[in-house]
Amino acid sequence: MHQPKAAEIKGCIFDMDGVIVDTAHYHYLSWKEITDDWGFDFTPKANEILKGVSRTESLRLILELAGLEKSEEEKTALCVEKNDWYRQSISNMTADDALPGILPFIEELKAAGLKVALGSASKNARHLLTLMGLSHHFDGMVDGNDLTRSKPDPQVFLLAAEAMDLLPSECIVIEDAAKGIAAAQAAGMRTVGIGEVEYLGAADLVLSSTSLLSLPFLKNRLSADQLPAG
Ligand code: B16
Ligand code: MG
Repeated sequence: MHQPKAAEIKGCIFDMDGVIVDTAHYHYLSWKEITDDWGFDFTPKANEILKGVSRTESLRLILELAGLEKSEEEKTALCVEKNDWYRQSISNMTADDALPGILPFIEELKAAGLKVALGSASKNARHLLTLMGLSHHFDGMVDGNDLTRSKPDPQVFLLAAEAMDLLPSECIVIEDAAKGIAAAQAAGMRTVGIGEVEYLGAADLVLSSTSLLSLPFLKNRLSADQLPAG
């Protein structure tokens, strides 16, 4: 049977936390400052379900795991406290904190004529890219401040494609969260997961590290006619 040819990839959308920089770990540690006060053992495994999830939804999930209830005022204060811990932990970050291979990969994409965008659930993502001196690399930036719906809703990636003036089918998403992979697929985009197959098995391709990202490698692993020559 004739298979329709996949659209050429013209843009790459990067998740922030856990892809551009290792802040997924700092989000975890910031919540842990709070859960330790409750005597609740918040483990890295439990943290997997929070990846790509907004701050308020993360708190709701943590309270559910801990079997606790808080008033709306308390929840607001806890989100502020978590964000203060988080902002403190990222305050000295520079371009040197970008995960291995990310900056050369972005340069490689741009040299090959692809567009690059940010697609993050974090309200701190734009701020962090600016702090690290990396925002000039991006043709479009979408972060938590632009969103009304959390991943796995496709909103973040659809807005990022729009910001690059591309169709969803022309985009590939690099993500470290299962909910992010689901969001990208719901948007009709191809996906590369960064992390473990156990969590990211639904992605078109899973890499254990950002250091493995390269255009020739993606061209080989995703069908050859999906990426432009170069
Ligand atoms: P903030 P991403 C997400 O960013 C993180 O994965 C998630 O752990 C965090 O709760 C969320 O951003 C909200 O972050 O509190 O800074 O608004 O992975 O989509 O780049
Ligand atoms: Mg992430």
